[in-house]
Parts: sequence; structure tokens; C-alpha cells
Amino acid sequence: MPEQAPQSPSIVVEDDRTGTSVTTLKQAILDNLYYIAAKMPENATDIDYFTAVACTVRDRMLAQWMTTLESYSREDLRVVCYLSAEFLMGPYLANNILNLGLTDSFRQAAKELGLDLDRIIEQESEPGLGNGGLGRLAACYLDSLATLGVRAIGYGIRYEFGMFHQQIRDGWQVEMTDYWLRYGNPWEIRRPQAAVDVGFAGHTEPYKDAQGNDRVRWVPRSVVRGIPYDTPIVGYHSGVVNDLRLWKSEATESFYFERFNSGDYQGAVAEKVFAENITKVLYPNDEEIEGKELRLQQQYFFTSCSLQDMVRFQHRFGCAMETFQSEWAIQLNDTHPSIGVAELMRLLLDDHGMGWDQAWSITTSTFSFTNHTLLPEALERWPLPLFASLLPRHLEIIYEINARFLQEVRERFPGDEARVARMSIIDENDQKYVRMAYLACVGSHKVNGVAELHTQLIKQELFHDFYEMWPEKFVNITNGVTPRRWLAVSNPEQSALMTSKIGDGWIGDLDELRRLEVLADDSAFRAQWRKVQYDGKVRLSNYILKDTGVTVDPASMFDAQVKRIHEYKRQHLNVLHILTLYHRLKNNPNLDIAPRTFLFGGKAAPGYVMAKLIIKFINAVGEVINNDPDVKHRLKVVFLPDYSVSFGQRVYPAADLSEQISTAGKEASGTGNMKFAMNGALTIGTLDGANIEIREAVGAEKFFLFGLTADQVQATLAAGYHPWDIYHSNDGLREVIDSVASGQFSHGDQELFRPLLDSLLQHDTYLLFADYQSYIDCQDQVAQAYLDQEKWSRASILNASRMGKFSSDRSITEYCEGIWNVAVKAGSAPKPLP
Ligand code: F58
Repeated sequence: MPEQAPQSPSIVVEDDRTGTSVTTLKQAILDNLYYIAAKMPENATDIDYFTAVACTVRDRMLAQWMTTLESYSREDLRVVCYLSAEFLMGPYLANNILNLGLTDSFRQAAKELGLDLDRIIEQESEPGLGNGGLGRLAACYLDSLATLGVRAIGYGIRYEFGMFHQQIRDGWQVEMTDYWLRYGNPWEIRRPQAAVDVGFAGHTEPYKDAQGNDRVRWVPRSVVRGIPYDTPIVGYHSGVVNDLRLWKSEATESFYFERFNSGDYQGAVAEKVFAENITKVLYPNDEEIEGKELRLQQQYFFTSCSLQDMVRFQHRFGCAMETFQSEWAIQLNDTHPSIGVAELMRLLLDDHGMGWDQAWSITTSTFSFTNHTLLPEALERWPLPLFASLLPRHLEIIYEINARFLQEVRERFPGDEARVARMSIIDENDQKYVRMAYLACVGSHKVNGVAELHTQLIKQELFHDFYEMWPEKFVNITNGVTPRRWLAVSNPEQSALMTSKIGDGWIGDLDELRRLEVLADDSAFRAQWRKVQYDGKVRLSNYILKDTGVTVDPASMFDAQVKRIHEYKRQHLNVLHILTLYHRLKNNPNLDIAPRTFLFGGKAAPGYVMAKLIIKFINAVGEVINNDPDVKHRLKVVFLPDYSVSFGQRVYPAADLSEQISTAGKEASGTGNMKFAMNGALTIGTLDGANIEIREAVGAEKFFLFGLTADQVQATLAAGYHPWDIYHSNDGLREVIDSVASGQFSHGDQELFRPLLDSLLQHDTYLLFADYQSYIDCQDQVAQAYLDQEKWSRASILNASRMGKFSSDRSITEYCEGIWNVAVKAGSAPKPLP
């Protein structure tokens, strides 16, 4: 419907569905409210307005989206496929508006309609389709791929229930289901016409084809349908809209009806339940996932759907399968999609009749693999019987891959059978397993770690034998995060201040922030910077009061640790520091101590008993300290429930101090460390993951360093580590531990925290005691440094301005150049550091 009849030739009439003037946006929002949400303004709820605004934004993305989709076929470009079992996208609305360059217009349109855009933005329930860093990294990378103009598809699973919601009851974590689709999802398009079928279980049969060649046919017992749901991913001012294609599992009609018609009602229903279960729920696992059949089903399901989709595109492009590797670059985000190596081989061998050598060459040129962890419990392996029953044909193919690979190992290292056993994709010690990390490594042309130290450790330890065999295969690509979401959207005040000084070029090229460095010496700018930070703290304080009932003082130092709860991340070391300060205050109530607010947030895997006890520990300590009159509100401890992307967007801008205190060698990279630093927090941390590179970037004197190095950690453990001795020799530590053991933080209950204390005193696998004194001394330096606010602000400005390296645009450029061999759009690649 045209907005208005043209009055004079100079007036441009915009299409209601695509125009971007304020007048047109207003009309479009009202139209969508009427035609999509079926509501009049008088009775529309906030959610209705969210739907109307989101559809208005989506309409403005469609033209670019379809052009991008079409360009797959027209332009001779290699398409990057990012395969990930998790995409932790966070809410889309604000980000999409920003990337389209329509923030001011939408704000104005909302205002003129009497609406509050921020309130509308807050209505969006975020798709929590990931556990933590790995899933969020995939989301940041999609943003950068579209921004850099790289044709890319994110392939994953459309979980019906995402990451559980966390409530805190009596200090304990309680999990609630996350039905994020409750109010619908305006961003996605269901595309049943692009459905594919995926087989499971059954048996294989040898046969001879028409030419008399020996071939194998897989006869699956069950077939499940994969329906794609597409979400547009708009780049920042790039004109490119890529696709996030998530697969939902459904029963195939034919299978269902065949059973039904033959009277096997129970079988038909069971089949339907089997199919629909696959994409029902995200595994909230940080711990042992071994043997979870449904998880293997999920992995194979989405990987097979995605590969079949690429094959279909390949045919539609009119390209032969022989050139598959020139059209597609597939990144395996950890081992979860690594079954793809065997699946692509199966498609090429069985469906397309290709010979082994050619199929293998295509497969290894197509795949590359990112490792995200060295923790042994997180390395996936599947028990052979389970694997054989679910994917019999894939197991045969893996056996063949392994046989040929081990032959290569024997030729390269004659007589070294121990090495052959170590490197085998099939683990033959005791019970047999398929080692998925090895399959991914053998089937990829590049393997990367996610920070310098992590990559070094991969080469030395996890993949040492593979590194000796193929040193050129291993590369580092340090993680990065998108400055669009983590600065421009989440911290508009700091963004506006930065933009007022250096323009907004930093949003698309984070290295531009370097130009702020000179302002660190400008006292007026420092005062503005402090004001922005303080306002962020006021906003978070109000939220904390509303959410938890705890009053916190925005003038106190905000000391934050938000991330998954895990023993290696050492939230409990942070608590030992809090208790140390508390004891100092109890021993000397008039002690002059810098007021601090300790903020925690993060979920524990539901089955991870120790992590859940750590949450209880934090809350128990908070309960005592927050209510002790001797403390006089100088210390506050707050556990913020239900950590999520939108939660992070509130916390990062408000922190003064970022806690990155993992045992050195355990955190592959970390990405929260980058988000905090960009937002002006200083870091206290160990030499672990990307902390090392952050410290190099900001300058050692602006990073509070403590603790053992990764080498020292290994040496300490190898020498026979006795935490008990440290407990006995350190008075401060002993006082803290004894007070917990006495029941001081558990209403006299001496048993509650015993498992935690026993684990520290007897094993202390993550070396809290070894790092305790160093951490306390370092925290004392932090407290001292905070007293000099001018100096602190200067360091804070320099931290933020030196974060260019940690933009995901830099990471993606490195993937494009070093792994995928695709071009980033001219002019949009980040420039080298000045
Ligand atoms: C994280 N891994 C790393 N895994 O721990 C972190 O250091 C790194 O910065 C980040 O990846 C991105 O590279 C991680 O988040 C998971 O969430 C797994 C999901 C599947 C189940 C096991 C945990």
C-alpha cells in the first residue's frame, strides 16, 4: 500500500514493506501490528509491539537476504559453512536494527508512536541454543562473516528447549525448562520444501552396480525428516544477509503411515516420538556426555541434513560433485559435527559412486576443525557398540579411513606400534571407542586452537603425534567477539562517547579505537569516561535490586566473574579472597578497605554436583557478609541468576574488574575476558588462554597478573602436590578454610561444604591453594590501584582502546585467509595495527 499519493515530482514514495523513512517505519509498525499480530494499538501488549517491530525490521532485510542467497549460484564464490551444534545468538532486534543502520530512525519512529524502543527490545526471549563460550563464539562469527561480506551459512539444530533457566532457591540452583518459542519467533522462516531425510540404524549390504563395481548400500531402520528453519543474519553496513539454517526433526509421513496402516499403532507412535525427540532439547552438559545416544543422534542428524543441503545446492549450481571442495569450506566447531567426515565420504562413495581416493581428497580439502578444550572429560568418544548400532555404514567407513591412516603412520614411523595405537581413531584400550577428535583431525586439512597458548598445548599434548606427522596442519586463530553486540548495542553510552571523539568507524574496524589512546591523558575525557562507567553501574545496581533484592553501592568497585560454573574456572578461589577480606574486617572492624561489590553469574551443569555446591557456597557467603553489621556495607556479594547473552550485555559495561582466574592451561581462550576489557574493565588473571594476549595488547602494567604458569602447574602436579601443606603453612588460608568448616556460613552445619573442602584439602586438582597467596597479594594491589581513580580511568581507557585484536572481524579474516581460502569484501577487512 503506497504511503501517500505523490504531491510533487520531488517526493519519493517509499514502499511500506521496505522504506526506511521515519514516516514509513511508523506506518509499517502499525500495519504489522494489525496484519501480523492482529491487534489494534489500544489493546496491543508489549509482546505484540515487539512482533510488529521485529517484522518491520525483517521486511527490511529481505531484499538483501534474497540477493545474497541468489549470489550463491551466480557468483563463483566458495561458501563457508560453519557447522555447530550450538549457536548462542542472543536477542536479535537491537543488533539487526544497528547492523541495518536504522537505529536512529527506529528510535524516532517508536517515539512518535508513543513507544519506548528499549522496552520493546527487552520483550524478546532470547534463543539460548548454546551452553557458553563455544556457542556464543559461533554467533559472533556469523555477525563478522556477514559484516565482512563473506558468503556463509551457519548450520545447526533448532532445539525446541534451549539452555535451562536458572533460579536460585535457598542459595541452590534450580533448573527450569526454556520454552523460548512460546510467543513464536518472528525471525525464522520454515522451509518444508527444502526438507531432507536422514537414516538411522539398520544394516549394510554389498552389491554390484551396473558396471560391475563392488558397492555398499545402507538400509536404515528409521528415517527422520529434517526441516530447515532459516534466520537472516545481517552484516553491519555490508549489504550482505547470510543464513542461519537450523534443522528440526520430524517424522516422515510415509514411514508413519505405513506402520499405522499395518495396524502397528504403537510402533507408529514410537517412530514419531523417536523422530521428534532428536531436536527437542539442548544438552546442558559440561560434564561427561559419553554414551548419550540421543546426543549422537543429534550430531549425525544436523550434520547429515547440512551436508545433503550442500549437495543439493551443488546440483542446483549445475556443478559436478568432483568440484565440491571448490564450492564449500566446512568448519567443524569442535567435534560435535565431526561425524560429517564419514558422512561426506558416504555421500560421495555410496550415493555418487566416487572412488575412495578422490572422495578422500575432496573430504579433507573441504573440512577444517576447531578444538575448544584440552579437558579430557570434554573430549568426545563414542562406545563402539552404540556407534555400530546407530551408524553401521559410517563405522565401516571410519574403519577404512583408520586403516589407511594407520598405514601412513607405519610408513612414516616404522616399527613404532605404540604410536600407531595412540593415534588410532578407534581406541582399543579396554572398551572400544571411536575418538571423534582424531576423526576430525585426520579428516581436515587444518586444525586450529583458539588462543596462542592453547594451540601450543594442542601441539605439545592433545595432538602431539598428529603434529609430528603434519606440522603444517596446525594453526592458531585467537578468538574474537563482535564489537557490534558487545559494545555498540550493549554499551550505548560508552559507544556514544567514543564516537563523539573518533567517529563511528570503530564499529566496523575495532583497531580504530587506538585513536582514543591520546585521550587517556586528557583529564576532562577521563571524567566523561568515569561518568559513563558510573552510569552503567547505577543501571546494573537498579537491576540487581529488582532481581535479587540486594542493594549495592555503585560507588564501590564492581568486581565481576560471570561464566559457566566449573572448578577449573575457580569461582571458589574468588570466594576465598572474599572470605579473606571478611576476616580482616572481623579482626579489625575499622580497617580502611576499598568498598567492593562482588558479582557472580553462571550456570552449573545439572549433573555437576561440585559446581552446584559452589553456587550454594557463593550464596551462603553472600548471605552472611551482606547482613553482617560489622561489614558496614563495604563488601557485598551478589549471585545474579540466569546468566545469558542479555544478562552479559548488562554486566560487561558495569564492571570495574574482570576476574579471569582459571588454572593456567585449562581455559582454551575465554571470550568474556575480551568483552569486559572492551567495556573498560581491568583484568585480574592468570597466564591462561587469551588472557596472555590481552595482557600483551594492553600492557603488562595494566593487567593484574598472578599465579602459576601452565608449565609451573604441570611441574607442581608432577612433583607431588600437597595442598594440605599449604593449608598448614598459610595462616590466612587456614583461618578462611576453618571458618567454612566450622559452619559459620551454613547456619552451623559442618557437613554442607565438606565435599568442597575435602576436595581442596586432599586433591585441589585446580591448584587453588597453590595460587592463593599470589591471588590475595594481587587483589591487594587492585584495591590499592582503585584508590587512584585518575590512574585507574587512564588504564581503563587504554584497555578499551587496545582491544582491536579481539574483534571477531580479525579472527574471521584469519580463517578466510589461512583456512578457508575465501576473500573478505574489499575495504571491509580490518587494517593492520598502526
Ligand atoms: C569454550 N568451550 C572454552 N564448550 O572453554 C573457552 O575457553 C573458549 O573461549 C570457548 O569455548 C570458545 O572457543 C565451550 O564453551 C562448551 O560449551 C561445550 C558444549 C558441548 C558440551 C560440552 C561443553
